[in-house]
Amino acid sequence: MQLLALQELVHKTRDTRRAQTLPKFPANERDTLIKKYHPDHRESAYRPIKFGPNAGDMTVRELATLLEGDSPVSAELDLTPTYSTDVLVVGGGGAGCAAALHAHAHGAQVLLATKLRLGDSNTVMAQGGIQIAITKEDSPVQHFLDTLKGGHMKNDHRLLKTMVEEGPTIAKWLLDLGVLFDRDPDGNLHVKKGGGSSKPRLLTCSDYTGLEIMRVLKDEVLNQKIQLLEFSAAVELLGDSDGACTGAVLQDLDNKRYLVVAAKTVILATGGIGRLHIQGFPTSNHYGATGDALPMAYRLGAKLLQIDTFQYHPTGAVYPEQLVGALVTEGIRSEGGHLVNAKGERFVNELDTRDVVSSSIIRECEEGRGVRTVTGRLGVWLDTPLLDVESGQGTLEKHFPAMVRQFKRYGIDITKDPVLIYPTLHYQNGGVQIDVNGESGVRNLFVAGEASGGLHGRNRLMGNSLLDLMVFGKRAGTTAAERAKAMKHGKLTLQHLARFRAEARKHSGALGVHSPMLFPDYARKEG
Ligand code: MEZ
Repeated sequence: MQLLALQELVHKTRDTRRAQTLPKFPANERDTLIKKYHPDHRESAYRPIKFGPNAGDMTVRELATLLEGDSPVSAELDLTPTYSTDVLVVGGGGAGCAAALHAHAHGAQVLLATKLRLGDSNTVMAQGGIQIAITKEDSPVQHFLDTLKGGHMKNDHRLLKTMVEEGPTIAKWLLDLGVLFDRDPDGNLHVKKGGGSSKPRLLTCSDYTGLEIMRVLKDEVLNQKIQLLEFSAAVELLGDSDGACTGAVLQDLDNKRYLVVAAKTVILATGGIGRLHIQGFPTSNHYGATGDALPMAYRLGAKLLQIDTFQYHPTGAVYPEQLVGALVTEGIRSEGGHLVNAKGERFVNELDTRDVVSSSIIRECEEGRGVRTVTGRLGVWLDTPLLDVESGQGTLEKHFPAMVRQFKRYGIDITKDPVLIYPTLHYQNGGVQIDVNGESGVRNLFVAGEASGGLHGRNRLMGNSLLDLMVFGKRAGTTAAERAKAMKHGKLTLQHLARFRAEARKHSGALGVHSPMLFPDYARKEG
């Protein structure tokens, strides 16, 4: 059938579908579905890591290569510091800014270094909200239970308890700083329900929640006059002879020169790995999301957790070609948007957990019920006009202005026609193992946000990422600042590189590969 005829079917079947209620998957069927269709279970995409703290653990091939890759820095580098600071924060997204602000508020001298510009991060791309249990009908305990269930019971309980309990304090902090969360007509904070949650607890700013939070955090970093280095990417960590972290080597991207930073404590907040395009997936992630913290922390001896599990957000755009992989927020499904196959049928409860919804979409496509775009991609429909039908004309425009505009640029009116979607690589569920204060297994090396692991188990719930950034950014910043008060700078060495390189030679590591990767491999190479 032609694409237009298939699209017409979505309009024709709308009333029948509106009368249906689809149950969520029962637990046993859910596991079978995920094992069969979720990309985490494609064995050929994985291999064991050859050496280092996670030797023998399975991860995707793209990441294994980077973890075994060599540092771009020579062991002979002159380590005379270019900068000296109490706390070095690496990363200018939500976690990095939160960490820097709290470290500064605790009296530390802070240097914030970021690969691109302040704010360039996945945080600004988080559309649908931040989960915080603030209503009378809800509680941190309920938030804990929902998240644990969504994560297949594999979440680190201590990290999770810390996150849900600190949520309300974070909401107050953000409101005090000036974040304009949506409100009901009576002025109370408006909350929405996300996939896998038993209660509405998403605080939103239309469909640009992360952008609004980042607007305020960026302003605050500048207002507080925190020392900032933009276009300065961390490429290696420094350690002393006891294995504690003592600073980092940055690369000034303008002139390629190395900058040596002596820091009493270092906080890595470089985000996730979407731009590695694992298994060839398109991604919703920003251009710099190449997982820089992972190989650097790994070489210095930090253990990683759950690096065999990734989140494929169910609704990434597959049409038009310019938007392939871009996020179409879960908020649209939260407000009633249906997923519809080529036969005009719903096939999954749209608010089941993301791994279930993504697996169901992949199943529809693999079993011949997907819709092929003019460029040959497969997807299913997201019935966006349904929101205006259900809640009145203008609903989409009012609640999802950024999404409406994003498609309008390419001549698509999502208030009139459904959009084609397919899972997009969205989030790294695991990362560097941390304690409740964000400290890794390497002393004085902290990790906050998506680069860390354990909190979300094997599947993150919508809106828990923004809360993660704020809670663990704060805890890492506060602890790193307090620690720095009571210590002197450590010795700056690259001794760990000699050990790592010897191991790599023994195990024929990823010869000729340098990590971190910094930019996707299709980046324009200059100079
Ligand atoms: O937390 C997220 O991943 C999120 C809010 C995404 C979205 O669909 O908007």
